[in-house]
Amino acid sequence: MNTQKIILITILLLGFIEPVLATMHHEHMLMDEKGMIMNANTDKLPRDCDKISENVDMTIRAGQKHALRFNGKMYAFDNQEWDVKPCAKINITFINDDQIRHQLMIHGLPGYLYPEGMFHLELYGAGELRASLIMPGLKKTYLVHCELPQHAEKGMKAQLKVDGGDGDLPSIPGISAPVKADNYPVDWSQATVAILLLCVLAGIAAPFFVLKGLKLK
Ligand SMILES: [Cu+2]
Repeated sequence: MNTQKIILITILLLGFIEPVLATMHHEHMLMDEKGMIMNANTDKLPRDCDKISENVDMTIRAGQKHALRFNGKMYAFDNQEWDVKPCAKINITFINDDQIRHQLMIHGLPGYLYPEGMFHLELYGAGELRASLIMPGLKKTYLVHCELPQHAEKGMKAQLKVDGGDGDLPSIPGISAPVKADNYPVDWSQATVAILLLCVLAGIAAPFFVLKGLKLK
């Protein structure tokens, strides 16, 4: 066999193997025109669990209207905290109430069950997705958020506790303070000071003008 033939056969073989590898790589992923489910797990037990302790049906809504009760926030989930038993199986119904894209990502899960330690639901617009996952037995607080630019910063952040969790995460709306609070400094230029002085003087002078006006009547 000459070199050209070997190269040709190699290319043909790669062409055959590559799609197989690609499918394997996306084994944990489900995708359609509405959204995507990554790393769902209905039956694989975490190493520290003998069996599923409880089945929890959880509906989580995402959208701008859920942020109305938090000052300065723009996006939020309808709930900011959940608590489940160790080794609980959570059956999530994720509902997007907005016409824009939102995600529900749970981080810090064991990597041998959830690649990148992550469970990920995503809806490209209004809609609904269902998927399950099994939590490990460890007493821990997991970060739940939407990773789209500025969505978590604008309020789309929550926490999922197993067995009461191991503390609160920062900047969970309505639960914990941010690590670094927003700061809106005033630029005290000469013009700002002048305007402020003028307002104070006008405020002091106003009653005199009113009294003068009353006397004239
Ligand atoms: Cu979002």
